[in-house]
Amino acid sequence: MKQSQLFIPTMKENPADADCASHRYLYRAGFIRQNAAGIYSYLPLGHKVLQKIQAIIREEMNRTGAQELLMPAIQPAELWHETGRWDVYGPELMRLKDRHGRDFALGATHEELITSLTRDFLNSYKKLPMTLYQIQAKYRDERRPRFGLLRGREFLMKDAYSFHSDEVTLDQSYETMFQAYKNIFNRCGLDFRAVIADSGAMGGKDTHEFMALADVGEDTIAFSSGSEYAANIEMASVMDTVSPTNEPVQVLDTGDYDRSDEKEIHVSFFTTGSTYVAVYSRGQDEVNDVKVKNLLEADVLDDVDASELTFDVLNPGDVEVLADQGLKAVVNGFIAGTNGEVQHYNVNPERDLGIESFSDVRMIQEGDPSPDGHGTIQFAQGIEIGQVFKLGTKYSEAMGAEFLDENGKSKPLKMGCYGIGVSRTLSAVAEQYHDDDGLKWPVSIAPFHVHVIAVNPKKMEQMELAESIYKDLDKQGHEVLLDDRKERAGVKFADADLIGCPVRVTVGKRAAEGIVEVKIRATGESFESQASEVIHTIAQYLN
Ligand code: 9G3
Repeated sequence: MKQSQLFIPTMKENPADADCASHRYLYRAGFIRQNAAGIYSYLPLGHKVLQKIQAIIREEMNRTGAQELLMPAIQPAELWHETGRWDVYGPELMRLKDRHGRDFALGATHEELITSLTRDFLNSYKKLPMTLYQIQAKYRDERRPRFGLLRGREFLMKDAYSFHSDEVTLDQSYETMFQAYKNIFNRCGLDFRAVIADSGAMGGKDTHEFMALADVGEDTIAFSSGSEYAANIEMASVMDTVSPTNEPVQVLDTGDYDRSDEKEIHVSFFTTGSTYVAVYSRGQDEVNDVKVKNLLEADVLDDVDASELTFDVLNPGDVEVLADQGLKAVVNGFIAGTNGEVQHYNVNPERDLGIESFSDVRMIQEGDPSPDGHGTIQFAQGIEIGQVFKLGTKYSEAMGAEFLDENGKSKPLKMGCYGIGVSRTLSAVAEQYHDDDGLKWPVSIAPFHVHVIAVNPKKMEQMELAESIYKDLDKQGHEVLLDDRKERAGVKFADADLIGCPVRVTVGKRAAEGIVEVKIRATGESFESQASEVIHTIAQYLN
């Protein structure tokens, strides 16, 4: 393709509202343009990369036996009423009325749609399991769209849904998708972790999120330096490494006592809406409220200020008491009141606080041993680019999606759902593959493989040699961008670095001698080569 005829509006300066590297460079290199907050156009270069990511996703999805279909982005409100979600979601769910005044939602996700589409057909165990997927625009009216494509209000998602008669095939589909996701993100060149996550409002139990490591990522993940263990920070289990101490146990509230940090017993209060909860933890540890909520199997868990309730640690009454396993190391501890004065001392949790058992309710910390026993925990920021859920029967029950089992008994379908943020993946790659000069695309999804630059197109020998290299590379099946613009050399080189094709061939002063310069964008390495050999050299590098 000749660059002089392409729509690639590169820019020298950073757009004012670009708030992260990928946003800056995708904009400046002419891959995207914003049409409204969180709403973007993918210009030809951005579209090429998006297409290559989709092709990788389709290959891996089809290999799992999943069937592609395409559902509407506009969804009748009736479906969302069936599951009650019309009223669960607020302004984030974009809604509109048609000319007859009927309510519709712009699809934020498609559980309702796919279940309504399949419930009449998937009525027998003989037809199960079945997995369907689409790649489609999604709409979520984020309060604060930012970071370019990373948090948009219209974005491209691959969403897949699997239907099962039993947990066994649901588990199999989950594993199959898990592996397919690893293949997809590896082929896109991403440095990612599959982290144990909290299923949150989605119901169901197992869920993993795929996180691309990047400082701009909004999620904090805890991962092991010595194994594949990785978890969302609020889900990371803490290894119980407490060994009992042989310190003599003092009598409660008598004698002298030690007010050091490791002797402090901290009390935090929560409410599940129906009961108050007191959580004991060591002073230096942070209570992980997601773990408390999951342990209590509560739907909601809110903080409660200590002053709101009269609570006597020695007589908890009907307040639910939880204690973090770290307290097993505390002997003769002390409990301080809200204004810092010591309320009780020489406290021994099991003897004095009515604690029958200890739980894992604290936030993991960097340096903790990995809960799988291999390596130690490190933190990193991650961009959520994919998630896999075991949904269970939450949607099939709400929507009467039932099948007859082998005994003729009617049962609700079990479901799984699996999402990939396609436009987010593009941005995540840009976050991981750039330098101060611009983007550095992996070969697998680069908009073009080779960028050939005729430094001075007015010079016949340069233009002709550039054209012949372009043609030879094209004949070899490589995708080549030929910069034939009548621009200064500096502008061309700067644009080539911005756009970030893996290989650049510069045809300049030494064209008459048949000598060109090759530059590898990923490493910055550049060398001169005979034009006659450059095709072979490039073919070797690209393959
Ligand atoms: C909504 C709005 C926002 C939402 C949802 C619904 C997130 C919603 C969770 C999912 C779960 C999976 C299928 C593909 C993989 C993810 N944000 N979720 O359901 F109405 Cl406004 O989307 N869905």
